[in-house]
Amino acid sequence: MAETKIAHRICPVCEAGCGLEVATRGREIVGIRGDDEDFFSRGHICPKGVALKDLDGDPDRLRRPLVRRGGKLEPASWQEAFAAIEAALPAIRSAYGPHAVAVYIGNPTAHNLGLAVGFGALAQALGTRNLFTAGTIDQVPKQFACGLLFGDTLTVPVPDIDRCDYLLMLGANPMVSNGSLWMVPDFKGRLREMRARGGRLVVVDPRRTETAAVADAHFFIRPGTDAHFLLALLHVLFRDGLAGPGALAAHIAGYAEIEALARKVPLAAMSAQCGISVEAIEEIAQALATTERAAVYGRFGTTTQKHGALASWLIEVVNVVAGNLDRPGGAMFAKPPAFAANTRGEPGRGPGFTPHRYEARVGGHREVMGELPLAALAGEIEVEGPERVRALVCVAGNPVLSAPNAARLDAALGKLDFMVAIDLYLSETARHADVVLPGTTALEKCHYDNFLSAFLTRNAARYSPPLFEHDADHVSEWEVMLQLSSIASGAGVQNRAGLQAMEDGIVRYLIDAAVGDPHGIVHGRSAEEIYAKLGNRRGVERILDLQLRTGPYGDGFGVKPGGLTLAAVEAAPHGGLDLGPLCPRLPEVLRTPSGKIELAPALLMNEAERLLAAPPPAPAGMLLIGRRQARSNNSWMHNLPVLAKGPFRCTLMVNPSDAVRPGLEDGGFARVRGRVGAIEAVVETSDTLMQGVVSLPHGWGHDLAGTGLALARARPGVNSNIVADDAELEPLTGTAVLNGIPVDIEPLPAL
Ligand SMILES: Nc1nc2c(c(=O)[nH]1)N[C@H]1C(S)=C(S)[C@@H](COP(=O)(O)OP(=O)(O)OC[C@H]3O[C@@H](n4cnc5c(=O)[nH]c(N)nc54)[C@H](O)[C@@H]3O)O[C@H]1N2
Ligand SMILES: Nc1nc2c(c(=O)[nH]1)N[C@H]1C(S)=C(S)[C@@H](COP(=O)(O)OP(=O)(O)OC[C@H]3O[C@@H](n4cnc5c(=O)[nH]c(N)nc54)[C@H](O)[C@@H]3O)O[C@H]1N2
Ligand code: SF4
Ligand SMILES: [Mo]
Repeated sequence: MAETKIAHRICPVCEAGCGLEVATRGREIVGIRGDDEDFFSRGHICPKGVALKDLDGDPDRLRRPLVRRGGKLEPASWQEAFAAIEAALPAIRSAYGPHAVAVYIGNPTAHNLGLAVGFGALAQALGTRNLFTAGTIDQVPKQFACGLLFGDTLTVPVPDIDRCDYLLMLGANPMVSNGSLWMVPDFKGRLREMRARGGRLVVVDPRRTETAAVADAHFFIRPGTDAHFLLALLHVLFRDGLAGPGALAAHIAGYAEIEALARKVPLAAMSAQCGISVEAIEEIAQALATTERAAVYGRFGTTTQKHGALASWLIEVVNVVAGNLDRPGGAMFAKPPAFAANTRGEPGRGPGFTPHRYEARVGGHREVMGELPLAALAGEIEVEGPERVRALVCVAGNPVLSAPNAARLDAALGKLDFMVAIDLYLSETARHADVVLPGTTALEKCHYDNFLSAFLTRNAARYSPPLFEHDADHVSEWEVMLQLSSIASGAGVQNRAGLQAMEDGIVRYLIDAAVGDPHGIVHGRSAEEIYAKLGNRRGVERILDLQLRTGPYGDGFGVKPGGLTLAAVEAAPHGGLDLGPLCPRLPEVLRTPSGKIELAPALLMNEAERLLAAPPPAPAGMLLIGRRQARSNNSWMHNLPVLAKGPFRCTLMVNPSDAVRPGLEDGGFARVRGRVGAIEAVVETSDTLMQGVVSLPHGWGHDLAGTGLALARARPGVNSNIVADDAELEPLTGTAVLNGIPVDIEPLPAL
């Protein structure tokens, strides 16, 4: 019998990036627990981390490609799968042009180095305008606001929770989600420490969440009105002489415009609209301005709503005006060791962020960060025209469950001429594909949080090599992306040597960029020398090594002895190197053309003026919001035994006082009807919800024909996105309004 071994590695499932201790015996996983010695996560783990064992062993997980033959998806070799793609994709591109092929990039890509880096190559090879990601069903409004403010869409401040004494949290539930656009493992422990030193957490949320339950105060807010609340806060900051950006003042453009806007905000009207009293707003403003170390943080509930960009912007404006940006204990910027635009090029200045550079063919949707709103995809497939989308490459995404007006998108995908999915499962979305390429599991690939390191709550370089080799004939996700790029660009299917040459080309391109950066650590050096010094490492890890070594802590290939290299990170025990607490980064972090924080961008100022001029909304019916759950991960971990057990969770939560009115009862059934669709759900009464608000978790609805998820199918739940409206979008980014959806609730007779 093989001996039991212990490995330490980073959990790739969510943004917390917990250190795991994995016990293995040969190829078998014996158990997974939190790694107490990990400086970053300090032993924290959640049920999803434990479930990686079930994921590894899941009999439903795809191990071989599937190819559609005679209408049926059948197991095939990798060669056959790539040949099937080669037979279809280039022909569609040459007949109808590059925009006829769309790409969708799902959430797990952000936690997957091979897919994330490979995606750049694929997007370039395809040259399509029809690029969609999970961003427009999630965080794009926050990136949009930060892009305009700071000049780069990954320059997003996070609360410095380890030193903060007053944290105002809007629309986030890190006790369950473990944080988002904020790498904050062990939120619970960090909060405990904050409160032990006298710090306070105040939560603003239409539901008294698991986070609200451990906070010092919780205020219900009417869904979609965070911008009203934040404008009111700003008003009080100026009215009461609490405004004062302090040392930041030298780095701000547009402060006078913000003051003028804030002073004319009608406080009582804003308070009435958001449902938070004037006294509470005054108290919060006072605390934010007078607590030495304070911050405001907003997340999913503030981005996927009607005024998501406005709310995201105003959160940072409040941080600036109250003097809390870029100081210890406030809202701070991480300094990522690799891949970050705000550590490259001229410090403190850059080209800035320009949204709305082009439009979709259908519906007037506008580009943001090189992508179009996911809500536009169905129309691009449905509406006839020479550039109609006829093919889709879906990378680690499940939009049939995760996108608004899900039934429409599901039907539209059925009209494609050709579709490729890269997934671990035959999912609700992958079932539409003609070719499904299986990814490797979490433990068969390396891990490095490349984008997410922009949101570190403590600077760190953390890396895990693969724990298990994948099967010899399995193609890694990095190679899959290269192969698809080659096919898309018309160069055909490559053998290993061909893929290696493509990888070399990317590495050489990146080296040229590094030696060409006049502000970079290897400026002016010979590209050949750098290439040689990268040594024999191959795969996406070679690119990571290059990025680390030319990054802000890098060894610069000999310039800074003892500087960062991938080998050094790899050698560190417990998965990585602690690079210390967050440090002030203004003004060098900025990449705006002016070299200032652009506090009052015209797009957002106009939006604020529109909000102030709009009449108060007519009293709405019920508003639907979402609800994350500890044993779910968006739409895809419901097939794992350790997570699937326990009480049925896909319930419609209703406040008891609302339940009385329409005749609803606990355990009964109700129909939830929105403008675009209706679903039937089990009712759970709960006084944790604000009156007039109902809540349903997302990512359920596993009863569609043709999937390969036996366990999930046994308790399918319902897909809340069938009622999410794909025409009701945040105006500046096209982000779906997934919180605050107007619905009618109607009781149904028991089944
Ligand atoms: N109503 C409502 N809708 C929502 C949300 C909500 O709160 N409410 N949340 C939104 C948010 S925040 C997000 S991020 C999106 C997510 O939306 P998506 O990204 O579209 O969907 P996921 O559920 O993350 O599905 C990911 C897919 O990738 C596969 N996968 C997992 N790991 C890997 C891997 O390592 N390799 C490969 N190749 N495939 C993998 C899974 O099997 C699954 O099919 O949903 C959004 N939709
Ligand atoms: N267990 C688990 N963890 C996850 C995920 C998961 O599916 N399951 N998904 C991961 C992903 S992809 C993401 S993006 C993150 C998201 O992580 P978070 O940003 O923490 O998001 P949620 O947990 O959805 O919390 C959003 C909160 O906003 C509230 N809300 C709804 N509408 C409004 C509003 O109008 N105003 C305000 N102020 N609040 C509102 C909701 O009640 C909810 O409590 O979680 C990640 N972590
Ligand atoms: S919170 Fe859970 S899913 Fe997220 S990284 Fe930690 S163990 Fe993994
Ligand atoms: Mo997300």
